[in-house]
Amino acid sequence: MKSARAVAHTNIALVKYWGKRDASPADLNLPAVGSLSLTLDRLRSETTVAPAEQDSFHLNQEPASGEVAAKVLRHLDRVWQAAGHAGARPACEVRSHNYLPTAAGLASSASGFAALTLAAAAAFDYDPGRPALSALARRGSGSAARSLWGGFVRLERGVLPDGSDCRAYPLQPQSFWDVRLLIVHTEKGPKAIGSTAGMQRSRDTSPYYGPWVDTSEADLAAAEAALAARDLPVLGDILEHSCFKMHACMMASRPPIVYWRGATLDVIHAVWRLRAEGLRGYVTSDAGPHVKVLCAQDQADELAVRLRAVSGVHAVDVVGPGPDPTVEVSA
Ligand code: 2P0
Repeated sequence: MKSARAVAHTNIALVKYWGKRDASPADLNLPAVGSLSLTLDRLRSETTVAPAEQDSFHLNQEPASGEVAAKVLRHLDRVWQAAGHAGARPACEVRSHNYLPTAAGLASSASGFAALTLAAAAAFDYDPGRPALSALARRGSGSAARSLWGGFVRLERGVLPDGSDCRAYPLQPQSFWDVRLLIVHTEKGPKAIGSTAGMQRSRDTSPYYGPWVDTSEADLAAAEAALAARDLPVLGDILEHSCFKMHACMMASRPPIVYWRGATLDVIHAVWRLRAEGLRGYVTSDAGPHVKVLCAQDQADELAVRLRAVSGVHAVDVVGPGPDPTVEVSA
């Protein structure tokens, strides 16, 4: 094997993913719905996979162990098996660094598993093309399948039992539309529940889970058309609808899954008030209390200033569309 380094950027879903396909093997990690995302500039994972005497995983310069390291090493096994090499996987040293805002509560799994998949495949001399690598990254984390491209990306739900058609593809490149995403960091409380377990609870107990799944394809089609037309108000309406529908489904689970805090709602209402004043921002929110706001480039700075003034807001990061991942191999 060789030594390889990959850089992949994180992404935020504009049309959300929540739920796994029924009765699919857990290791395939097949989403019940497709999703549509924006890859972000600056916020990224850089991962190196190199031959070693024994397996190890360092995250942000610190040795990692337990379930965190086990998930990474299991993913190396998947890439090795997909590559079809004979014999046991060689031992690897994996080093990963996340360049994500501190205490942002932004999941590193999207950029992390995308960078790991790309670095491991290159280290194992496996090049099936980015679509197949996207399907492989999905098995590490669903959102990682979308970080195989920059710009705007769609993850297809797929129908095949082996998941080979459940992979992302690029819709529009980084240069297509110079929008901004504000990441509004709010007060954090104890995390309600991890995404994977939360999705299962929603599927098993939420009366809104079925309608959530059934209406997702229509949102994806409408979002894709609004994106192609660079129509911010229409895309904004769809992304807010997808976000609130997902959170309604979460909240109606038993026990309830409530990721929002008081400040989350204060920010949402502030964005709506500012929109009525002509600052056109559109909110979305993931499995945490922070709010992300999609807006035009020329209104981003003023919106950021106004949202920093909302009580309970710690910081506002302003990011644009991000690039494709990169991979370097050394012998
Ligand atoms: C998304 N989320 O579309 C949605 C919105 C959270 C809320 O993708 O179980 O960490 O590893 O496939 O990718 C978070 O889910 O979950 C996520 P797994 P992942 O961005």
